[in-house]
Amino acid sequence: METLMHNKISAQKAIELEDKYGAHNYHPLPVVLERGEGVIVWDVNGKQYFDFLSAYSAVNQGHCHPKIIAALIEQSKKLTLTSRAFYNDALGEYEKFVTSYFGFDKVLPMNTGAEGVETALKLSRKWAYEKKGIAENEAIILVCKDNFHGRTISIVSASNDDDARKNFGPFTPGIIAVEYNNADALAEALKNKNVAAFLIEPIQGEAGVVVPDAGYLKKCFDLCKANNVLFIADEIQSGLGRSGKLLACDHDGVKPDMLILGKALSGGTYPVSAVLTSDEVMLCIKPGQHGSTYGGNPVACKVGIAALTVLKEEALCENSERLGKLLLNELKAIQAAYPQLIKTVRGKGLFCAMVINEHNGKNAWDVCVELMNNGLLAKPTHGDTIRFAPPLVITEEQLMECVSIIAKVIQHF
Ligand code: IF1
Repeated sequence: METLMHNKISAQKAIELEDKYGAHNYHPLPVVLERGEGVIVWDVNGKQYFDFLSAYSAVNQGHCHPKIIAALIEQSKKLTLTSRAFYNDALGEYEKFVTSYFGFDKVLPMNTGAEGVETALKLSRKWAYEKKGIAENEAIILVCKDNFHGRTISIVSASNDDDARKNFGPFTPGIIAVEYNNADALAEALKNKNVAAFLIEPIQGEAGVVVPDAGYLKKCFDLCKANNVLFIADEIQSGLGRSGKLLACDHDGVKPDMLILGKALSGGTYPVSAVLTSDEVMLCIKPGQHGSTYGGNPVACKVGIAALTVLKEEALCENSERLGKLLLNELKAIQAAYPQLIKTVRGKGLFCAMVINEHNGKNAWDVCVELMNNGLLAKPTHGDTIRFAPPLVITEEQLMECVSIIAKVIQHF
């Protein structure tokens, strides 16, 4: 058997190994992936699937994009890490590239999304004490209810999800949550003169692709401006073309004071995150006050440039906008045919979700298992919601094939 499998690990063995030796902090679908290219991934048995999760929007440019992989390999053979104790010949070039790409004065490079969010929070506190004049240790950061910004203790301090918080306390003080998609709630919270910043996902991902009303982000931004409060956009998931624009904030014509990017900033090849902001804010942090061993390493820099270049060269924002409209319309048609099964369909760009009514004791997880059996991978969230977020390189023909898989599964449910 071992030889028949060409020394490949069987799916069952791979699952057993993870179960026995790995922490049990995830509950994956029972599929073991081995290879990916563009929109397609293959499991260890050679079965092929459309990837409708895109590693939570990290592989917007498609799996193993040749240009990004080439940048990764080329730089890996030359120089991988210097730390920031020395200069390297890639960081400055990347910093110039990424700041002009998004129109900010400066960037602070980190690795994971959570580190990017932590960095933005630290920057906003420093700014509040050193520029705004808030008394030390009194700064407040406003966040939105049902947010997801990562897994560090400070970030889960901002969460209201019991799974994310339970028995991880004590929590970081100075964080207050306001209702999402409610500008009046923000206005009320801004009466507190110690507010330094407002942190928001322009589209809430983990909450189930919750798209706020048109104009909400702009109202929030204007309220922040009127109160000398920093508007921080966490575009780690909603950004880089996912919502049909470069940034989800672009739908409302808002340019945040601080922009946090991650995930697709490397096209899913390497952990690369970034915080972009003005000189006024960024220069509040001085040498020795913040950093990361890997942040700004030469591989990350080359990969970041390649990932952003691919996004533009292949017009992935435009593809996401065009095919996103098609996907949403097709999902709405499926909903109209099975209204008792599908409660809601929503989304923007190729960032869509379907809310499933429990039916004969079966729920969104069971739908995802059936989608998997039919060659499409998606993951449920909150028990009843399925996210549909394929790589942005998907073609119309591929998308229509996927729509027919979804329709077939719903029909047989
Ligand atoms: C997991 C969710 C997605 C994020 C936003 C920061 C981060 C994330 C808006 C932190 C991360 C991930 C992490 C992943 C699941 C996932 C997720 F379902 F939990 F919400 F994408 F939808 N800001 N999101 O979405 O970035 O530190 O992970 O690089 O398994 O926890 P990170």
